[in-house]
Amino acid sequence: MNKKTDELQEKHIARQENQKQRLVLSREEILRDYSLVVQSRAASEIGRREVLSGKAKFGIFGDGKELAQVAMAKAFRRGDFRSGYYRDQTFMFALGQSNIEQFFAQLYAHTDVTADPHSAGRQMNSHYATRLLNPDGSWRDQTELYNSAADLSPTAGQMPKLAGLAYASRLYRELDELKQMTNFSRGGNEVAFGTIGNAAAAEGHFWETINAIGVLHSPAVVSIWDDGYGISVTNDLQITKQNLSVLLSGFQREPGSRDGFDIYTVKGWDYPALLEVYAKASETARREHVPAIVHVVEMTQPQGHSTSGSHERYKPEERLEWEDEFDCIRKFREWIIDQHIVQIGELDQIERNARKLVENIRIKAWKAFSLPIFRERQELADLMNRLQVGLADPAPVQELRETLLHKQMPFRKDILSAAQKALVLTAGSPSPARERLLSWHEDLTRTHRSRLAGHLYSESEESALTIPAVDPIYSDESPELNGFQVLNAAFEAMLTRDPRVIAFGEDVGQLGGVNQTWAGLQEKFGPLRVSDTGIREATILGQAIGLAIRGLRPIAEIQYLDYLLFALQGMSDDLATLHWRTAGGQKAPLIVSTRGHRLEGIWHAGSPMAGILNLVRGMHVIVPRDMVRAAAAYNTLLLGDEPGLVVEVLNGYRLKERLPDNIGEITMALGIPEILRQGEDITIVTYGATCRVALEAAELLKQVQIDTEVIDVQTLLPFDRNGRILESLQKTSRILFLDEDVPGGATAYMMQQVIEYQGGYFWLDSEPRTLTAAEHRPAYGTDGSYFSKPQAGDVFDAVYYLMHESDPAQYPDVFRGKSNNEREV
Ligand SMILES: Cc1ncc(C[n+]2csc(CCOP(=O)(O)OP(=O)(O)O)c2C)c(N)n1
Repeated sequence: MNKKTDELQEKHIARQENQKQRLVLSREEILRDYSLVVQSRAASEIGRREVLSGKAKFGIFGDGKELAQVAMAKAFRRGDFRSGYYRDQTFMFALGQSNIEQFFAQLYAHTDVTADPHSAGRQMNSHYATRLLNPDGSWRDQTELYNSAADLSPTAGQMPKLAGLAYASRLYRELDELKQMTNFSRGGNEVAFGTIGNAAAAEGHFWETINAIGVLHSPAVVSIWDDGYGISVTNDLQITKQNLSVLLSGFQREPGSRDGFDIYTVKGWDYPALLEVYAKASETARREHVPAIVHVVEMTQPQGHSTSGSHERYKPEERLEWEDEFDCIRKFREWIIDQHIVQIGELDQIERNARKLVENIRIKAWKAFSLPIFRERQELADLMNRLQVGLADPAPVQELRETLLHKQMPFRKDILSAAQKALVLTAGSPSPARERLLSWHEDLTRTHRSRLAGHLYSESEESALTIPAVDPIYSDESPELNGFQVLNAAFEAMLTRDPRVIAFGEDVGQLGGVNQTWAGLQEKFGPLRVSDTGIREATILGQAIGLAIRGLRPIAEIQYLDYLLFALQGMSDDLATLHWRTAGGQKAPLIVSTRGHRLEGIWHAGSPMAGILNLVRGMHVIVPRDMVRAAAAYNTLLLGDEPGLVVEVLNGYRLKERLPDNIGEITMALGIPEILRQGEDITIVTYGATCRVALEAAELLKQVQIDTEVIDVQTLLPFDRNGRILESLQKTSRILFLDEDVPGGATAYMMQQVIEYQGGYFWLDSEPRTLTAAEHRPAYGTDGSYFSKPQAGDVFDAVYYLMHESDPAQYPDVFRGKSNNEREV
């Protein structure tokens, strides 16, 4: 055959393929798709205009990515999950999980959850999260829903949890004990769809997640929307060889094998090919639990990256022309005409209708958002009118009023700060009108602040804060064991009691954990309940987030506290914010379990507690001082519906503890400190491993007639909910905060809680003090630790010289020590 015949043959085959697709989809469906993509494009264009005209703050849109998303949506079934990023508006529209009105409501930051059900004004536009919870915080039936996990802006941040969302299907399919959880899965038939941009695929999270999904043999379909750029940076600077498909080819499974991925490369403007790829990829993932990567190339970004700038600054002329020509909607249109599906005129009509429709809906969304604000402005203007009456000089208030009324688009910020300025201006002129304004300002501030502040923690009946303490019960038969054995017994009880408990981490499975706390449990409960993972902290966390979102109760072990930093990004950006940023729409009640303090060396003895505390507001942070308390912490978190971090004390595993008879039932009331030693002269506030240090110091101090009260805070988040520490301070009038973090770390946090929030300042007879580890990391070895971390002797010195300062006669300077204000800094 000559070249021409070859070409003809190829064209013929291509036409046949196209016709095959057309047989699957009706004319109406194709036109519905066309209408959808043009509506979505119109929303992007009008959305951009809204931002540029000042009605909204920032816009990022899915233009250029529409067609692939229509195809992906066709493969998406009820019960499936998406974990994606800010380009996926068309996908969400296609499934009816968002609509144009919600799109604009979110763009305007409408704080009403009915207007923006994805984030109630808390997230930037096009950050999606379907509502997985009922208003009371209980789970909805996920199998009836099209589910989307909550998006987040850090590029590739959506990836780690994709591993867990997909892995849940495998657990639901393969674990008999989960078969009754029919609200979460139908036989593990659910696929988790991930989406990511080409440039974000340069992130470590991407590669770690792909590897984890492969190792976990889980049904994920990962789409890469490749438009060749990451803002202005081209693929040659993002990706080795500039080609993700080539790099990813090592993940391709061998024919007949279930190990690895199916990898597809498809053009973002090729409608029939996209339909075929998604149908095939999702079908295989669903049936065989073989994951897929769909590399969608030749995508465009007609409006540029976001409203922050224009892409003409960095895209060459030829690229812009190419993007125009290969725009997926233009290509779709050409295909429809080529296939004789409709005439050009009909498509033009669809486009005109779409634009009109979007514009009308936008107006509706704008009115719903802005009318209450305009009403509030008018209320303030009226209050200001009344305020002016009787003022010696009404001009400044009048001017404030005029300025506010002349603002084209007032925000609440403008209104409330104008009200505050008016109150300041009239501070010396009390009147009933001013009183009214004061109350109005207070009420409105409270209302709007609370709209954005709620849901950081659970507000449901299952909130961990509602769980009362169940104390350990000991009998004559209660054996004395090593700490790790106590915890081992507790974990066994949890796994027995609750089939949803799934434990995993490095060396957790076969070995039973590096400290043997899981010993024998994989044998007993099987490799899916208690599993080993690779060394991949970010996706160990992600695995847990995904499983928890799908109704399971994961305990994810991070081998040592110092390595938590690899997972901290996800804990901070995704997990801790999840309930808040979805305004109570999603939760991930999981436990991150780790151990730390008091081993040897820089990366085994660190205590980055303040770093953690400050980054995970929205989680509970528990630092049990022994293993019985650790067991109580785990039991408590498993009964609640919030995520928590438990930091076990590393040097407690070999210490003897009695095993309570009710190890499976003991709980702790979160935020309730425990008095470890009563004393009259000074209060030492500490937690975890330094409890023993404080108690040792207290014995030394007793020898010089200083009577020390030692308090274990037990939980850093929440912190002393009932003011127990303040009660102690009211008795002793002196206080020392002690831990192994750096100076100004978690001790400063505790000090603020007690001195500022609890009002401890008013009860002090001496300056409040902190005692911490050194500023540098803990040096290696016994002496390295001795000189890096606070010892009993250091606590003794700190306390003694605090007492010396207030009573030098009774506590003379016989140790050549220094009081706080004489110390070298
Ligand atoms: C961790 C992180 N780094 C940087 C950014 C800023 N940023 C936002 S989007 C973006 C480019 C992403 O490009 P790509 O992944 O290709 O997705 P696209 O936006 O092109 O669809 C960058 C650098 C971010 N959001 N997160």
